[in-house]
Amino acid sequence: MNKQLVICATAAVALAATTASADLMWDEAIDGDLSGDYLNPTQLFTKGVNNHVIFTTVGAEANGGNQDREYFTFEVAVGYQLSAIILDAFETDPETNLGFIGVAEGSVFPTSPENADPTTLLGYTLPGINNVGNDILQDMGNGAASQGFSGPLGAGTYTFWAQETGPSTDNWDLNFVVTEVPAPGALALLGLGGLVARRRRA
Ligand SMILES: [Ca+2]
Ligand SMILES: [Ca+2]
Ligand SMILES: [Ca+2]
Repeated sequence: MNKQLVICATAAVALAATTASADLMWDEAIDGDLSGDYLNPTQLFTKGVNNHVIFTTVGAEANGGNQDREYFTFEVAVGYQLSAIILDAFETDPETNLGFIGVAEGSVFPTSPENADPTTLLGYTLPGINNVGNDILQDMGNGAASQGFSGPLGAGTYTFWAQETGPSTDNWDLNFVVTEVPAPGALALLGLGGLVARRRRA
């Protein structure tokens, strides 16, 4: 058997074994509560293609009048795009209850939660248990009165706001899927290939 193949297979097994933690940007059970301050969101860093954020939002009535909101921000590097946000888990009671998640450009959120102006948001949506396992990125792009978007979000810094306004407690697991922008990368490879071919001929 090809030695290189054996090394590749071994590496793949090792990679799969560490995936659970390697693709975790934040877990409130480990890392603490995400910021509730829209002007000072928790800074997160992408890990690779899959980037999980696991948290619990609590409505004011379920938390002694103290609503637990989350604000977090991360950068999508040049050459990459946020291509999906998979709602891997959403637990709430009653099961018909919906959460809220919004997104805006920049490293702080542009509008206060008490008097939110939807026109400052790129988008938002109200996910529920029916959305579990699905991509909610485009739902956000369709948020009424928001700036709106369609397709992936390109390189830049984004801030997210998640909350529960009803008397519920919601457990979220969101996977922010970051992929390479396909076309320019493929073109660069073609260009490099052409360069090598020319050098070989010279
Ligand atoms: Ca929380
Ligand atoms: Ca919080
Ligand atoms: Ca709700």
